[in-house]
Amino acid sequence: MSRLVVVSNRVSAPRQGRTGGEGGLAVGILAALRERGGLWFGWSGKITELGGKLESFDAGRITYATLDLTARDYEEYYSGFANRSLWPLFHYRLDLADFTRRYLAGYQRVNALFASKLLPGLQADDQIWIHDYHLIPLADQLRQAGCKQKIGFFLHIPWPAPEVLVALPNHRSLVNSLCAYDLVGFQTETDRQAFIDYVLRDAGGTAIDETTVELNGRRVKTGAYPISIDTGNLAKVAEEAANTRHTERLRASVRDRDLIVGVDRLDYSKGLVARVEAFEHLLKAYPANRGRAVFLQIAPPSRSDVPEYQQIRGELESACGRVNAAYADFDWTPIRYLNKGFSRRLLTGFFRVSSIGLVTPLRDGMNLVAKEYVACQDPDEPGVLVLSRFAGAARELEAALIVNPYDTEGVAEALQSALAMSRDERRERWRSMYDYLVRHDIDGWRESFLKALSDA
Ligand code: ADQ
Repeated sequence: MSRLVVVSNRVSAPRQGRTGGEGGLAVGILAALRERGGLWFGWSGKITELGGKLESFDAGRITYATLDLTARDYEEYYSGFANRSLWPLFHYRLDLADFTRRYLAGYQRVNALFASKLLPGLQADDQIWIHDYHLIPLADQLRQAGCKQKIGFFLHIPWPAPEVLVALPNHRSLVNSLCAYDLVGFQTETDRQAFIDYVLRDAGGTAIDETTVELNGRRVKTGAYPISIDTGNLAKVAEEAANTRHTERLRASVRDRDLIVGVDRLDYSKGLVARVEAFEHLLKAYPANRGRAVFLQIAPPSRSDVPEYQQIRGELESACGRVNAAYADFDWTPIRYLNKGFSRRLLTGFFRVSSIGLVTPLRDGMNLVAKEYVACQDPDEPGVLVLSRFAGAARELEAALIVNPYDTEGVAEALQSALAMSRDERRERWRSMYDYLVRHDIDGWRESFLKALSDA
């Protein structure tokens, strides 16, 4: 079997004394790399004066190769084009998008740097798998330097509708560069279709078959590969976490009240302020929940050097403060907002003791928290997942209570239904989602993508 080369913005290299803490994606990729042997290449996470220094080390059959970036690379490529141009645009937040040309130049420069550092280490029959919006032009850069290997790309975030995409000044060249891949994978069929629509309608490409298009003489195959989690293992971890000291402390602090849990990076795409407003409406419209419902929102800061992220943090703090000031009593605080992260193990226990998992992004490629919440439930006493229709996960987790996060009253109603739901109905909904996630786990995701890449 040929060697696998994975390229992503950040590399999840093992750190001494820390194992088992990896998220689903790292688990899935590491399993493939261990099985076939391979290379994981990306940014080290370090910023140095000269940048570009390649460091590599082997761990078993895997080689980790990372390079540093300069402060300017970081600002223009990462904070700039990736997170201030593409991220907001692909999440339908044109109002927040900044298309400064300097950012685009930095994005192209860093992609060219990645290509030049990766190329010398490639072997003739390598299979290359590039991840996410940071690295869209990488295959094109590699091809220009003579790379002939099979290259696949997986986009972890949504692909926007053509009317939104064309707001990007370089939309045409971005799509052209995607056509340098042999296979482009999306989270959902909707994302894939939006890409095809653009290629056929806006760019003048032609359809070769259902999934393959041709643009400027290049053929690219497309597919929807919904990412998933290590379902079975996570369920086991959650069962073990059910009675740990931290879970017990949480349970004791909530007592016989109903716990609603939300876990997100602090990002404007996650709909956190609207979520707080929906919870506020629950207390207003269904007063029996006052003194009874507790909403635990865990949202550690992310990308905090991007101004829009500082702003959302302020907005969320003031929304939580407002609700607590209006409704709290001497023995009950409605919202517990924690601006910090917790280990994966602890989170599984928190998911397990919560009556509701509240996952209401305004736009999300997939949202793994929704799937993790389901995997962590107690089969006898499962909680209810309340899930935004704008998360990719809603296409698969149809037995969740699907909501429109812009409809504050609708979300409050769904919360109320979830709180009142019979045990039989909870079990039935949970069972169908859990069984689905066992059949469609992270291994299945990776295997189906890599098989399609081999066949492409
Ligand atoms: P994210 O936007 O980061 O990922 P998500 O899929 O929900 O969103 O989370 C990724 C992982 O981070 C999950 O394993 C989750 O448990 C963990 N995580 C999230 N918030 C956390 C917190 N507060 N504390 C600790 N851990 C936390 C992007 C896309 C998603 C897509 C993933 C994978 O935006 O749509 O599902 O990539 O493709």
